[in-house]
Amino acid sequence: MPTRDHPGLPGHDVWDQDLFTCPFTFMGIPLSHDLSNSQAAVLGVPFDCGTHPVRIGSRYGPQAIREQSRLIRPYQPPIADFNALERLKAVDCGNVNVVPGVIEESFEHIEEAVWRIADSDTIPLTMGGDGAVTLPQLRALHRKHRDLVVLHIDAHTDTYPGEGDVRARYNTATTFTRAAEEGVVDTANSIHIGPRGTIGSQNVFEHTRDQGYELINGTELYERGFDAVIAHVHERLAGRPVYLCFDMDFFDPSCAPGVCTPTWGGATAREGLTLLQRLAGLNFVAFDVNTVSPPHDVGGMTAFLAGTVMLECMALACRRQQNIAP
Ligand SMILES: [Mn+2]
Repeated sequence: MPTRDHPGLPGHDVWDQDLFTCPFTFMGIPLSHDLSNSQAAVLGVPFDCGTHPVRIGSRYGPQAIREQSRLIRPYQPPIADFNALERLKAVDCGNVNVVPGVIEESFEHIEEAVWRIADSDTIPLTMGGDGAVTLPQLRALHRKHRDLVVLHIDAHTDTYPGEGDVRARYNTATTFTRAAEEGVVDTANSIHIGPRGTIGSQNVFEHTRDQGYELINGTELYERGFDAVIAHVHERLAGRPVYLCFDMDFFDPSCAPGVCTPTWGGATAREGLTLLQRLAGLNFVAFDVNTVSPPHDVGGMTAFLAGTVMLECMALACRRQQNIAP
């Protein structure tokens, strides 16, 4: 039986699905670079050279998420009883061709790949890779949305000063400092949610606020409560073009152990997934789910949860694009 994206082997008219299977894509969606009919596209970013060397491994994230996504089904009654992937005609674009160890060239490739998706009026949904992959994506999205804002959900602010050579300036900890300096995000309307736990230097939260960002740290999140924080986010970000950056270490290591910088005291799977569902209605223009590190994972559980986070992102995109009421 022929399929849209697999024309068949040389000398044969069709892809013979009785004999051959394709490498598994995200939830089995078509592997394609034809974005003409698609409202959303998945893209792997297998780059982890922004990570402290203790926990490298997130370059294997995209394939682990694709593999675990076999466990995820498209319908989620009563919350999202619709097939977002089908409705968006979502495709999997494969991975960015990154250059391990060469930060600048990898960033150029990431920016260009994400730009091609965004420029096709398709919403990119990327899977890292470590948190360093976010900066080139912000550069790409800013080319399209000059008033881009970030909603960053993470155990860390990723807004350290990071002065010095290329490695000191461009890594997982400095993403949003560089984004602020480059002017690719509207910091005055961007929010970090969830930073917590132990960090390596003083005054990191102050430095984040000094860059213009709003910061709701993990302690404040639980003191104010998810309901109040979600209401606040809707109030602040309504109508703006929102880049959602979701670091899997927002979750507690008990449900997401396979991350680059595990930090205790995080969200349960239920809390994190519910938070995402309740962001419905915001104008999301890109989704970035990062930091799954398969060598540190346990039975693929973090990749499985990341795949589920990605389906929630697809549902958010679908509600927005097709006016499905929350
Ligand atoms: Mn983090």
